[in-house]
Amino acid sequence: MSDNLYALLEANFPADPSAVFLDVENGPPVLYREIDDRTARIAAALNAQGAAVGDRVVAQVDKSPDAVMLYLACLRAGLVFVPLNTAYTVQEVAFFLEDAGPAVFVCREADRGTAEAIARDAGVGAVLTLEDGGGSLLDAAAEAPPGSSVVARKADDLAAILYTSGTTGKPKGAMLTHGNLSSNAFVLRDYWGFTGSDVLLHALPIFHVHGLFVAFHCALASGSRVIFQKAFVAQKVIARLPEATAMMGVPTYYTRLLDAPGFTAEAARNVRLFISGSAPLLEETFAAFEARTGKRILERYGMTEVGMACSNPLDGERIAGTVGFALPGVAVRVADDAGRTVPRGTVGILEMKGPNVFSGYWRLPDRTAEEFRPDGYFVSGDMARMDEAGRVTIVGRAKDLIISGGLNVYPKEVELCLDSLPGVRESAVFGVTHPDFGEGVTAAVVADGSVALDPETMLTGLAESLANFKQPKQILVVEELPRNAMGKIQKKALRDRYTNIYTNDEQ
Ligand code: MCA
Ligand code: AMP
Repeated sequence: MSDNLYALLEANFPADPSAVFLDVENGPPVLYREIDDRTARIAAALNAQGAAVGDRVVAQVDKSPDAVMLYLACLRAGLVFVPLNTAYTVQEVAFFLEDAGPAVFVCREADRGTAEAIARDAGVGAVLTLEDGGGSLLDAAAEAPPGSSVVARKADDLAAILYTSGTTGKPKGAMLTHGNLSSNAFVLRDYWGFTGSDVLLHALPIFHVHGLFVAFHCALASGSRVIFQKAFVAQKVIARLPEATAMMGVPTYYTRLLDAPGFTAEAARNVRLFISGSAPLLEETFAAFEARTGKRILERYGMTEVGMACSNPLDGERIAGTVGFALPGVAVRVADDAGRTVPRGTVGILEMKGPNVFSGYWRLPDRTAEEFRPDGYFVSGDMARMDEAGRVTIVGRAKDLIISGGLNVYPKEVELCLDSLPGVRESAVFGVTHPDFGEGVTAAVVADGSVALDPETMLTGLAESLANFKQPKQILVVEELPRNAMGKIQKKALRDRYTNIYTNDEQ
């Protein structure tokens, strides 16, 4: 029996082949019965471009039904899917192509010129798009022979590589196997009670674990219908919410819904499950949401490297500010710096082990070894405590990370870019409470005196190298950075000093 995730999901498609999979805005729906043929043809077209089992396929594409089919086709063909955030700059994408060494790069038609140049430098075999034009993968798929088989895969064969940045500022590719993804898919389907009667409202991007794996695997593994929206727009979500039974989002989605006119208990009446994750959900958001809709948001916790690890219960009590219990089959512990479990109620580092935990960072065995304990637990870098019942509360981060609108920004990466700008002696990047994004990326910069520093000019300089969501919302030019006796920059002092910068204009 193959462990190919595609085959495992397909075995759970609805008995009625005319059931709708993707209910698309301004376009025909994608039916469950179409998935087999569409993915078989795309798989054959990728193979014809030279992509063989185990090869990587990098995709930086807009959210569309075809992009979902591309992901499923890669699973089916035993190709390793590498999705990239559409906000990444050419420089960032060039790094990913060099690092991943894909056989095929699927890009947006508008980026084709630059994409071909960086792909050539990286030795990528083929550049294709999902749009009309010269190198359309879809045209090739239409011509390709139907019926390509689902390639047999073992649980530890790679299914995807997802890049995450790190405290050194250099992105690393988390290798996820068919077994990692399928274990989480079926655990979540059952834990959250997804069935073929569900209708999932999907407004998340599909280049991260949340929108691609958590959401689509729950839907596909239960045969649910998906209301497929291109991006999160509060009014569009509210318009379709009455048809939905489930929705997943980052906390910013829920705060934006609460701020939007027309978001009422009536609009949310049929939703049995609102799920939040990727960043901390404020207790006040949880309470305001319940007061407005009568529904308690279910908060869960995960990481790119592990998928989902903890969740509040479907039927039991959901407690604001906590991420619930370890999911079935996932071992979670709170440990000290040496990896020893600390007593319940004590703060330590959250560590996880289980079939969901990734197999390592792509071509970085040393970095991989640094993040695992000798007994196999993965060290998350999140600070947490566990109560007597096993309920986990995330209390902070040991890693220097900012989460803005559910997207991770590693300060080091932004600091390296700032420091390379003319006139900058040094910089410190930190997160400050932001009413929309949860945390706002903020930079304090010290001049070297060679040129006058102007925040606008600096932002223009950063735009070449950094994706827009990583760029600071504010750059503050300061005389010096606060340091401790050892000379280490005190980010806490900066955070405290600028704590009201996004909530109160007076500073
Ligand atoms: C867009 N902008 C942002 C962000 N997104 N700034 C800070 N943080 C962001 N996340 C900026 C753009 O640079 C632009 O700036 C302006 O906002 C408008 O861009 P637009 O794309 O229109 O923004 P938006 O549509 O309002 O998007 C905000 C968003 C989106 C809806 C919160 O970022 C989003 O959907 N986030 C979800 C991310 C996600 O799926 N995370 C899961 C990761 P300017 O105007 O200056 O150009 S997976 C994960 O974390 C783990 C595994 C887990 O547990 O799930
Ligand atoms: P990523 O690297 O994009 O997978 O982001 C994973 C990080 O998101 C985790 O290490 C946490 O810091 C954070 N995260 C995810 N879910 C939650 C949550 N419910 N509460 C607090 N932090 C979360």
